[in-house]
Amino acid sequence: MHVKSTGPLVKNGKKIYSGIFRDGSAGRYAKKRFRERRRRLMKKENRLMVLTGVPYGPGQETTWTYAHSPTYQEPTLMYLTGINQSEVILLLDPGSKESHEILFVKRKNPGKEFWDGVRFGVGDPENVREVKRVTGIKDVQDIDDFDEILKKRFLKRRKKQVGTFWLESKRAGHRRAIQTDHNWKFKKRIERLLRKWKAPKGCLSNIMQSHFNLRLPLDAYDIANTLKAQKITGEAFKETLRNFRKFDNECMVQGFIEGQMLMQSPYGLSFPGIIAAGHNATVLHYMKNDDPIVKGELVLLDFGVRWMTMHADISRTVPASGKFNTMQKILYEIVLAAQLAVEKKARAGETIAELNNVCWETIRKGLDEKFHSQGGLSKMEYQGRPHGVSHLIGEQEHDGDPFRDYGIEPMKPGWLISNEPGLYGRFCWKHKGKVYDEEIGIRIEDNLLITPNGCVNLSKGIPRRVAEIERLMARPRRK
Ligand SMILES: [Mn+2]
Repeated sequence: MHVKSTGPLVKNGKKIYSGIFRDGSAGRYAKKRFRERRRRLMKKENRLMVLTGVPYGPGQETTWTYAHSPTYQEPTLMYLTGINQSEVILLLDPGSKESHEILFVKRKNPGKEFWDGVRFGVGDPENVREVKRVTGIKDVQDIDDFDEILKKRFLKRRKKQVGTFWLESKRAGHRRAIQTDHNWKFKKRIERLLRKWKAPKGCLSNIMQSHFNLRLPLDAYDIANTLKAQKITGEAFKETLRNFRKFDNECMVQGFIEGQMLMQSPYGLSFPGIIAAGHNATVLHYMKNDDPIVKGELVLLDFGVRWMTMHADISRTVPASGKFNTMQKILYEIVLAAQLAVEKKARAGETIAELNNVCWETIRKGLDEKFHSQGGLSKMEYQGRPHGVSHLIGEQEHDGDPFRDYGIEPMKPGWLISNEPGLYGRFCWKHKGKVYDEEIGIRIEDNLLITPNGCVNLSKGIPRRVAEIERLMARPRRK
């Protein structure tokens, strides 16, 4: 039997660590790009810094979990190195007479690689040379030596300061932190070390804000990758609509659309999809996706794929039978009007808080003028706003601080935000001798790139108008 090597792929005579180095296809440019990001962070935060990657890979979260996402690195580390591998630490030491960047990885373990495939590691000089060549980081060390090396670097520094990254809100009355993730555990570990070394109190600080300031405005290459994610996601949606009448259960829609996306991208889904028929769509994060689809219902789809380290996050709402009924169409167009109003308003300097005002006010007015005034009745489980209209997108499908403090900051050129108005509730209407009474969830979500004078809707190729959706659903199945 011929046993294939588990080593790196060879393409055009060059080894590419395709699974490990996430922007690898950008070749030498990728290396330069990550180096430039680290340089900018060191310039902004002129201090010793240590940042951790994820502690385990997919399927290793718990003994019995087999979750799998091919892109799983902590986004902070992904942004600075492109390395998609667990148990990695990055040390930055700007101004040092020694190396300014050290990458800590585990020792090579051929027995483990027999099972799990190739990894960056130390202990094998040829592999270390390869890691340096691929990542552009010249100093690669054993992760078991991290404490010792950090101690040496720390004691050498005149200014006794260390920066690391954890998620924390500093908004007045909001002081709280995410205390359950690897970043927090790593912070605690550094604190313990500093105490052991009798370091002065308060010398550990959070670099979260300056890191996000660098990371959130996407660069040209990120935008190109986002466009690719949008394109794959949009094509998958169109193909799903053409086949929609074959599907009589939510799981069939999910299997089909995610299959279409995954066939075109090895980087995984942006998130597990939401496929919610009828009243299931009133559950905002519905994920069971196992109910039958009944003729006449609306079906809400929230889906998207990654390309490299970038994401698409799209929602569409479509009629199961291929045609919106009169009430569904009125409600759908109210939500669409809100989406267009947000798109018109979004620009650098504006805030997401202001986009929310525009969005939910447009829906309120729309309901009054186009539905309630015609005798329609509605019942919602919320006061005006079921959720925010926008979140940041970047290295993660939901990027930026998880407390969404950024909602009151002026938006910057290069920010990528979602535009996702929604309407969820029970709607009743008597019209032309017909009685409508439905529990409905409608969400229409596009992704907007903020520019100095407005925004670019990167999802504009993904059908959202009633006529476009109905046309695609009416198309006879291709043989
Ligand atoms: Mn979203």
